[in-house]
Amino acid sequence: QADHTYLQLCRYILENGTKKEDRTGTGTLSIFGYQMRFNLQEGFPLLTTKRVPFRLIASELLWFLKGDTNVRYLLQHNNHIWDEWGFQKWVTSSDYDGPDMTNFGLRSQEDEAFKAIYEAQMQRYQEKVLHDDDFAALYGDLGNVYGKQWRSWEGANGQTYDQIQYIIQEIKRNPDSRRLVCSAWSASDLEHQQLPPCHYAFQFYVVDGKLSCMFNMRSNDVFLGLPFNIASYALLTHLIAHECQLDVGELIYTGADVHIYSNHIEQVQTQLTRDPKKLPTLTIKPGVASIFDVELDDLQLNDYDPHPTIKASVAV
Ligand code: DHF
Ligand code: TMP
Repeated sequence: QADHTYLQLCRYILENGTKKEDRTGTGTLSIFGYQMRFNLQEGFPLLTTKRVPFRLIASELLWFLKGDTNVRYLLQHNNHIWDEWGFQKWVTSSDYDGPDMTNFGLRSQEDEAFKAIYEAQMQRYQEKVLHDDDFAALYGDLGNVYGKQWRSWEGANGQTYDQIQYIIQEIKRNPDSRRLVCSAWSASDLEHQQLPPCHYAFQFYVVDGKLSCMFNMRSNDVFLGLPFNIASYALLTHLIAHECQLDVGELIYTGADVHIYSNHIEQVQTQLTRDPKKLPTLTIKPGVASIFDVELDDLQLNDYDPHPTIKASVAV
């Protein structure tokens, strides 16, 4: 079951991880190189040992698939998982006129008074992205992140390439292909991205009428990011299989710098005491022909009965 596989990784890092400093100043326990396999026939791999908000995972994936890179769409769907990275673009710009927000991620965890000031500015940011088109174009846009790379990769010739469309066409025409790859890593774009892609490439594989997917992560926050990443790629595999009239096969995860942040250790230990429950299942409304037309209401998660939420702060 998916929880077992995930918790085994958590235990492995707690036992074998090395203390490693990181960009955010939080500190991690880290390992380098790890692989996990999830059989998608056993159920949808949304962890049950804590509540993982499927709604946020689905709206983020649909945002990628639309080719959108602006957090406005996420805010319109009440999804705040990317707010801090758009906010950072605004508060480090010359347009920002509020109180000093240097290092807001760490400071808001340590200083209650600052936290209130930060939250007021964050609320201002959200209002402006939602209601001010010019502001949203400047500070809601995270740059050339996933949506852009997946749907309109810019070639050196100036032409754009739709990697998802290519993959779907190839799966239908030539399922034995070994080139069913989508890359989000673009060396020339690193300076135009609020966060360089963490899940930077994935590949599909078809055998016996089943679609499998392998995704690669250069850097992975095991407690907050990974449960989302597993479910997101499982959902993408289901959507593409649905369009190509295939069953789902395996989801394979390959991680490089796989870490637990030092302020997530207690949460991980709590989760490790819980017994995995039965995995939910996913139903896609029949009749949606193209993956690009799927909407949130077309996706139904059945029989999800997880243990309670475990809260943690995200390192910015
Ligand atoms: N930075 C870091 N340090 N870790 C990440 O996992 C991460 N992920 C990003 C962007 N930058 C990141 C995008 N994905 C959450 C989950 C995924 C995600 C960003 C944030 C998160 O905070 N999840 C909470 C619930 C959030 C909510 O309900 O709004 C959780 O408990 O799963
Ligand atoms: P980094 O760019 O310094 O590696 O920081 C990115 C952090 O975000 C790192 O902890 C990994 C985490 N992350 C995930 O785990 N999954 C994701 O999908 C994203 C976007 C980030």
